Amino acid sequence: MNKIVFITGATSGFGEACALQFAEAGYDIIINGRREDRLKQLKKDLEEKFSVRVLSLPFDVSNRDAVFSAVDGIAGDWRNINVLINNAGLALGRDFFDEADLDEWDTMMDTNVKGLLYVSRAVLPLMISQNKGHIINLGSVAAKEVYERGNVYCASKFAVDALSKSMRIDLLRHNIKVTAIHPGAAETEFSLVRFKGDAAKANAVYNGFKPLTAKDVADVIFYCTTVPEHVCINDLVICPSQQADAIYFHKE
Ligand code: NDP
Ligand code: 8X3
Repeated sequence: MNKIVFITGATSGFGEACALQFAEAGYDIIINGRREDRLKQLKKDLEEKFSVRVLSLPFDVSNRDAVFSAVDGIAGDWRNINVLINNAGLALGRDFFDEADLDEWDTMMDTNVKGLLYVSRAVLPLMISQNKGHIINLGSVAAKEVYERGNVYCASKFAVDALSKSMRIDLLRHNIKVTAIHPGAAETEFSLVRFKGDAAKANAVYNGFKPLTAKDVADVIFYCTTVPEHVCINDLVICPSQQADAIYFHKE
């Protein structure tokens, strides 16, 4: 039987690149996101190209009932999940603390923090019953340093960093590994979402340096799942070579 990976936010960016990477390696894939048309297309592509099984679970990770009902509905051998990638997340706006939109703050905290909590708690019993598993949480360089006008996005990712450490400790007794991946600037739909469809603003983020691609990050995530059982990569920061941390870049 193939191994199973459950990826939240698989409709674009890192999540989609992970779906391709794990399918190529022969995993059966559970894909999640809110955009059902994209999930449908991705399922078709993965099944045709890699001959793996794909289970599509459209739900909003910030909707607690939807998360638990979707995971409770997973049937049969699909329940033997080996790897959970908590990837769904977003930034909204780049505003000073005193000017930022409170609804955008709510959405970031609800998605990046509560979504990760709900999905993890829903999936964990399925790993605990196997006495093994691997959870990969998408943090960010914004989980390591705060930058100007990053306030709540950074706070949500600091929370992901803290929760990853905490989960690693509490899940030791269940033989479940926890890896936190912290990417720097990667060109996905991230900035387009952050700037609400303003392509000029989104593209400007990547001017003057070569950003990471989604595949660069998926390669590293996949690698973390290939190390021997007794080895766990706990925490990993991956940046473009022209980026030192959340703040310092060498731009041309
Ligand atoms: P994308 O915008 O390309 O992808 C984000 C994914 O998250 C989409 O599939 C989206 O799907 C999904 N998503 C968003 N909100 C929800 C929700 N409420 N419920 C379910 N799915 C949701 O961005 P990235 O691939 O770049 O981002 C992935 C993760 O990596 C995020 O957590 C982000 O914070 C983090 N990150 C990104 C970096 C970057 O520079 N790109 C750097 C560091 C970290 P849909 O809209 O269909 O629901
Ligand atoms: C995404 C990277 O630098 O925009 O987490 O916060 S950054």
